[in-house]
Amino acid sequence: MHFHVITIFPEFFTSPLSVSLLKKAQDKGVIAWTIHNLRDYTVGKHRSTDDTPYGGGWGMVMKPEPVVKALEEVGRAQPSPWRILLSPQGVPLTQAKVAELAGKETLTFICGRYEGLDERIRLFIDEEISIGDYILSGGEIAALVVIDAVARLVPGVVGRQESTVHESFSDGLLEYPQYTRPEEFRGMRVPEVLVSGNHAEIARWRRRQSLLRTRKRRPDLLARATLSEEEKQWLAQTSNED
Ligand code: 9D3
Repeated sequence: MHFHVITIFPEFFTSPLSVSLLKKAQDKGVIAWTIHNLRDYTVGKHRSTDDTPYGGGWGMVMKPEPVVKALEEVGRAQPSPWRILLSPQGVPLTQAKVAELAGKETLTFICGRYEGLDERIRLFIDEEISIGDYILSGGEIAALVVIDAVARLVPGVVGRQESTVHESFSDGLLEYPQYTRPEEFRGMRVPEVLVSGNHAEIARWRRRQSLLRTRKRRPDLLARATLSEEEKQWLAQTSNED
């Protein structure tokens, strides 16, 4: 999968894409990316990417010509580069959307900056995505979030073991508590069941911990999860404080 990013801050992408999982995936050749500096598509002696809003008012607006020129350049190298605008007005990102994007061959991200962008840019994009209801300074970090989440679903990026675990997580519950050595840390012991060696008991304890944790922290997720009759009964007779 090839990621194209159009930004006025190419530096934002250097370290996140050059370490860890994404770096390894690139070395393996399963993902690749090209960062396009929006400034390279500007004209005039100021090379501006923004201008004042028609009708007046506060703040600056992203100019359409550089963005559209950059998109056209990406389009010349790539037959159908799915175009995503990162903006606070987009549809909130979900794992379902991430899975859908992972099926594309090429993704192109336009990172907004300033207080807004010229409305005509929207005619050149395929979809508009937000990463949640909070205010960022621009689309760069949002693009990195989408790239990271999508790349994990590209075959060969995440190990087989981990992707199997991912599938079992899609039962929609939060994860159970985990422990490692030492068995006692500052007076706090690892739950007895985990050192018992009884694998059936351990599996049951973990599942129940997942249920409790989900009910307490994410009741919205619990409402949509599939539970057995026995699990429903057990939850009903167990308090939220356990
Ligand atoms: C002062 C105008 N702002 C009203 C709150 C609008 C505004 C424009 C541009 C606010 C933030 C930004 C920059 N943010 C993004 O480009 C962005 C974003 C975000 O802020 N939150 C969640 N997802 C995203 S994706 C891109």
